[in-house]
Amino acid sequence: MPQGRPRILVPGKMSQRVLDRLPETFEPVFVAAADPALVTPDLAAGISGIAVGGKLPADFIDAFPNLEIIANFGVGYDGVDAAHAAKRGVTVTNTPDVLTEEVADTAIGLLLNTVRQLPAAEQWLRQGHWAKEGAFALSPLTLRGRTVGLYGLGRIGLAIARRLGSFNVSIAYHTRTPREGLAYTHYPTLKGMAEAVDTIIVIVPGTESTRRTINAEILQALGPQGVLINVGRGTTVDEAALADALQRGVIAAAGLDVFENEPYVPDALLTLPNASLLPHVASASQATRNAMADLVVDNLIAWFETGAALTPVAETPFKRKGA
Ligand code: A2R
Repeated sequence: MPQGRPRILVPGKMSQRVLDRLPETFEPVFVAAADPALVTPDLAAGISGIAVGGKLPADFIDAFPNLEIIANFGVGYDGVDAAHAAKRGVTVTNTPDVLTEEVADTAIGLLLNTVRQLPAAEQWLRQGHWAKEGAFALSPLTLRGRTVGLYGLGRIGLAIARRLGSFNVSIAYHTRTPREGLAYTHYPTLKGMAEAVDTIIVIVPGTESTRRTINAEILQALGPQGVLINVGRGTTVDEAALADALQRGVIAAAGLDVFENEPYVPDALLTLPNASLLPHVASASQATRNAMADLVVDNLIAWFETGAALTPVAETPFKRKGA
C-alpha cells in the first residue's frame, strides 16, 4: 500500500457492506451524486478511486485529475462511461461471476411466474377469491413444449441454459460469436432466432449495440404464443413497442426485472395483466449482494496493493503505474 490511505469517493447510494469495509483500508469521501458541480478542486485532487453503484458520466470522471480506478457495483457497467475512462487511463472494474447463479435462478423464477401466472394466482388466494369463488383460472400458457432462445450466452446466459436443460425445453441462442462445444442452436441474427423460438430470455449487456434491439419487428417475429423475459438491461427493450405488443396480442406475455428508466416503470406496462414485473431483484439476496460488495472493495485493495485489479472490464486492461 502506498503512503497514506488512498481516498475513495462514493457518489450517491452504496451498499452498506462497501461502506463498512472501505474505512478498514481507505479514507472514504462522500458526495450526494455523481455531479461535477458538487466537486471542489480540493476534493478533486485528493481522490484516487471511486466506488459507484449508479451512473458515472464522463464529465464526473474528468473532475478528478488523479483518479486511477472506478469500482462498479454490478456486472453490468453501462452506468459508467468506461470508454471515456479508458481514454483517461482510468481502470474500471465490475463484479462478474459472484452473481451469475443468483441471476440465473431469478430468470427461471420470472419465466415460470410469467408463463404460469403464479404471482396472480397467489393474489387470488390472498384476496380470498379461492374460498369465495373457486379455483384460479387455468393458465393459458405453459412451459411444456417451448423453445427458448437466449439473447446472450455469456456467464449468466450459460447458467440459465444449464438450468433450462433440466426443464425439457429446446434451447437456442443469439450472440455475435457462436460459442464452441455447445449443443444449443446458434442464430447469427436476433430476428432469425425470434422467428424460430417462442420464448426469448434477454441477458445481454446494456450497450449501444443492444439498445432497443427488442423492437416491434422482433416481437412480431416472436409471435402470438411468444414470451419475452428480460433480466439484462431495460435499454435493450423498446418498452413502448413491448406494451403495444402485449396489449394487442402480438406476443402472449412478458416478464421484466429491468426497465429503461428505473425505478420508474411505464404505466402502459403496469396496467397489463400479461406482464410479470419485478423491481430489479435478480441479484438481490443478502449473500450475493455481500459477495458483490466484497468484490468492489477487493478490487480497490488489489489495485493499490498489487497494481492490478481483480476484475477489470475489457475496455481497461491496465496495470497501475509503476506496478
Ligand atoms: O455477442 P457476443 O459473442 O460478445 O456474446 C455476448 C452477448 N452479447 C451480444 N449478443 C448479441 N448481440 C450483441 N450486440 C451482444 N453484445 C453482447 O452477451 C455474451 O454472450 C453475452 C454477455 O456475456 P458476459 O459478458 O459474460 O456477461 P454476463 O456476466 O452474462 O452478464 C450479462 C448482463 C450484464 O451486462 C448485466 O447487464 C446483466 O447481465 O446483469
